[in-house]
Amino acid sequence: MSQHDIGLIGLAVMGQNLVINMANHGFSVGVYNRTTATTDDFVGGLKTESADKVWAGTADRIKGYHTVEEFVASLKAPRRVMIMVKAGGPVDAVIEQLKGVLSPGDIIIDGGNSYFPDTNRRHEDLKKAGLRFIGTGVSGGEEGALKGPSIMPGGHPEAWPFVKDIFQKISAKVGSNNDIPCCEWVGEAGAGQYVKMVHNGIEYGDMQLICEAYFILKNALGLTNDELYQVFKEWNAGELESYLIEITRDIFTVKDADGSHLVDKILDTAQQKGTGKWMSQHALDLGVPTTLITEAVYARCLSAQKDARVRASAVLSGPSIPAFTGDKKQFIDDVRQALYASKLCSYAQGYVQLDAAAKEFGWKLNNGNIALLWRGGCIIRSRFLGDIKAAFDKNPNLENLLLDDFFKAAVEMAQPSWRRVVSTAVQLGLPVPVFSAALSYYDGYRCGRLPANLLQAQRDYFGAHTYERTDKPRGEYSHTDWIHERKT
Ligand code: NBP
Repeated sequence: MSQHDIGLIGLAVMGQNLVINMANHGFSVGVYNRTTATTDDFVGGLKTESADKVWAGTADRIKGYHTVEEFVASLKAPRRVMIMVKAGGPVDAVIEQLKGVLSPGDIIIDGGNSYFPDTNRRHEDLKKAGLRFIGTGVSGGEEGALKGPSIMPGGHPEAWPFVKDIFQKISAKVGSNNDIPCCEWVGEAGAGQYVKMVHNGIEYGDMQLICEAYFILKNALGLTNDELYQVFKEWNAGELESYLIEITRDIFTVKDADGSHLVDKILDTAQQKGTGKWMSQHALDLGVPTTLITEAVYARCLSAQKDARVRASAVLSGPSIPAFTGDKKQFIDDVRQALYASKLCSYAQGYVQLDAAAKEFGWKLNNGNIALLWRGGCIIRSRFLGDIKAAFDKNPNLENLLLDDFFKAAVEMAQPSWRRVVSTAVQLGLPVPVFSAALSYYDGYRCGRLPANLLQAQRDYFGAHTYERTDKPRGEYSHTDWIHERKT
């Protein structure tokens, strides 16, 4: 008998929590996992009492199945099957299995961190097979999946009305009445996964910027962890208010068993799963300068070369850092402003990349809605995204966030502080790759004439690559025989 509103395959942490979230919103869910013992453990566990009552009452609405055939037969038509398995080959393997048992018009939703070209390919393949595919970003980790993630769906537009109610109900909510879902249709094919990838890239940038602010405050000012807690607490009460500032604040309060601060005992080698790298790689393909996120990826790479850095630290010298003698309070505020202005450049670059990708793939992206999707539930959630939404609502065709009146004024106000912080860090030999990349981007973007005239002359000199002239129409190319023209 057809009964469940939706089915979910893949009962690791994300899948389990999404299922409970759906059931908590009144939906009936059929579940399947390759390893059937996991299905039994999960469904059996729902009958036990949970201390915080997260799954209380859900057991009646969640049923497990041991075969894909039984699982699919238990779903209402058109069947909605959400896949939450490891990205890559496992997603293709599950789709192949489903293709054999689903009927035309049924809907497959991949909610994993899939690479967007895979989603584009699956979208086309499944369209040919008469199935409707959605690739959706789901952000917020385990807790978000359980209590309200940010959901970024894209794919076959006809499938959206069939999943909209479920997804919007289980998503995070924002707004003064807490009734605006952080879930809206993003666009065709891989658009949803693309937006999730950009979200993750921006997350890389935000995290690195916070780390650079921490590094300057710790090394240039000598702030203690307790003082850093106070600084981040204050910052979280202002325009920087965000999930990442909040958790950073809290990290400075956590002590190890011996009473010392845990953060100081953590090895300084960052790991990564690849979504930041994907964004940078595609920025290069598109030819857009997503410099902050790329620098943030490189910063993780350099941090991972721990042994090499330790060896180099014994050989290479830099300036010694004197005790700070200036106005501490002023400098802390300078760092806050540098962080804010840099963050703005990062989001500006992210949106420029989104616009370029939309053009490349023919997607109609709504930048204001995308800001809203990230406003709650996800890792980059912040007050700032409300201002970005307002900027795109005011001008949906805004070419660059830096050109919006509100952000233009904000960056101009932050500028003296931002420059003081970057130059201080450079003078003290403290690495601030993303702060510097942000400032260079700002200076480059606002520069009406860059030194690329000389670069074009060099290219024409050694390779006859031609150049455009300032006194001729665009698109008209010239060449000079530089060797015969030179005067040396
Ligand atoms: P994992 O990414 O750890 O995947 C484990 C699941 O994949 C299990 O259910 C496993 O089944 C299944 N699976 C594998 Br592995 N190979 C399979 C195959 N060939 N056929 C069928 N099933 C297979 O789970 P997760 O951490 O819950 O993440 C799920 C997705 O959500 C991933 O794409 C992840 O990147 C994304 N995501 C995760 C987070 C997070 O915080 N963890 C946040 C946002 C997005 P088994 O039990 O039989 O081995």
